[in-house]
Amino acid sequence: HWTDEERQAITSIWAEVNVEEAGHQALTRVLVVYPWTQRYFSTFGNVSNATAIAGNHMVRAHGKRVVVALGDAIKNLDNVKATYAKLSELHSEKLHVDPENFKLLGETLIISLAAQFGAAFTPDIQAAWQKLMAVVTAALSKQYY
Ligand code: ZNH
Repeated sequence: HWTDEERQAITSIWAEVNVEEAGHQALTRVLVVYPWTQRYFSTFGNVSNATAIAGNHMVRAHGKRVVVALGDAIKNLDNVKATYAKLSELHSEKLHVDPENFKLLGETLIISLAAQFGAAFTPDIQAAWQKLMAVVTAALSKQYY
């Protein structure tokens, strides 16, 4: 269910994404803009305000891990649900992350990409990335019941 244009929009941006930087920015924005998400990261030390979050190495490492995992979805665009089955189970059963939060991370990642790419992040490219993050969110939410 992906057009060639959508695949191209996703992979052309992805090729220029610094996963550590994009992950750090997206996760930082989630924690600052939606502060109730801070409670999931109680083992990360101080994540209670923007300054602490910006300097937190565990936030940086985790942001990178999330965006690296996003790369698995991009490599398996036609099979995202199966690709994320285990990860969905982990977020549901072990981590107890409310799946609503996946949507928030999708939004902050797209804002981070828009900030990095500026005018090159065209409406068509945004549309493809919104669809990607919707598919990712649905796949990560799949094993919840
Ligand atoms: Zn998550 C973890 C991915 C979102 C929370 N994650 C994780 C991991 C991965 C991920 C890969 C690791 C796993 C293992 O260990 O094996 N995530 C992801 C993705 C996404 C996400 C892809 C989207 C896109 N998460 C998310 C959100 C949240 C979360 C939104 C909240 C808010 N995670 C989490 C936690 C964890 C994880 C808490 C654990 C951490 C630690 O280290 O402890």
